[in-house]
Amino acid sequence: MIPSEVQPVTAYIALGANLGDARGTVRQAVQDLGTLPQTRLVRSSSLYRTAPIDSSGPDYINAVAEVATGLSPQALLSELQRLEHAAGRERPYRNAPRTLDLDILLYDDIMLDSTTLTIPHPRMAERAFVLLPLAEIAPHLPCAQKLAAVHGQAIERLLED
Ligand code: A4P
Ligand code: MG
Repeated sequence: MIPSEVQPVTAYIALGANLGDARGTVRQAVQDLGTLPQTRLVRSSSLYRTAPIDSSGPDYINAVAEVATGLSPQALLSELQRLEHAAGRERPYRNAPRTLDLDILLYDDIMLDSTTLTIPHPRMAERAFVLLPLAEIAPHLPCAQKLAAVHGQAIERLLED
C-alpha cells in the first residue's frame, strides 16, 4: 500500500535464481515485491532461462519487474535483501550460484554511486538476462544498440505453464 501523501517513483528490479526451485522462487518474489511497504507491483516480464554469465552452476531463471515505490533507494535495497534472506540466500563468494538475487536496475532517473548502492546497475548493459526482460516490459528503455551488443548470449523466454 502506498499512502496517499507519498509520491511514488518508478523502479525496475532484476530477479535471478539458479539454485533450488528457481522458477517457483522467482515467481513468488515477483508477487512479494508488491507486498513491500509503500510499494506496488506495476508489471513483470516473462520468466527467462539463461546460461550463467561470469557465474557457475545450473541455468538461471531471470525476470524484471516494474514497481511504483515510496521507499528511498537504500530502503528499497534493504527490503530486497530481506526477501533474498527469506529465500535462503547465502553469499559464499561473489557471483556464486544463488537461491534469489534482487538487484535495483533503475530508480526513477537518479544516478547514485555509494559504497552499498550503484544505480543504474553498473553491469545491466552487458547482460541479455537483464536487457531482454526489461525490453519486454519497458520497450522505451534499452536502446537497440545495447540489445545488439548482447546478441549471442544464451537466453530463452519461457512459456507459461
Ligand atoms: N549493490 C550495489 N548496487 C546495487 C544495486 N543496484 N542493486 C551492492 C542491488 N545491490 C547493489 O550484491 C553485492 C552488493 O552489491 C550488495 O551488498 C549491495 O550493497 P550481492 O547480491 O550480495 O552479490 P552478487 O549477486 O554476487 O553481486 P551482484 O552485483 O548482484 O552480481 P551481478 O553483477 O548482478 O551478477 N548469469 C545469469 N545468467 N543470470 C544472473 O542472474 N547474476 C549474476 C550476478 C552473475 N551471472 C548471472 C546472473
Ligand atoms: Mg545482487
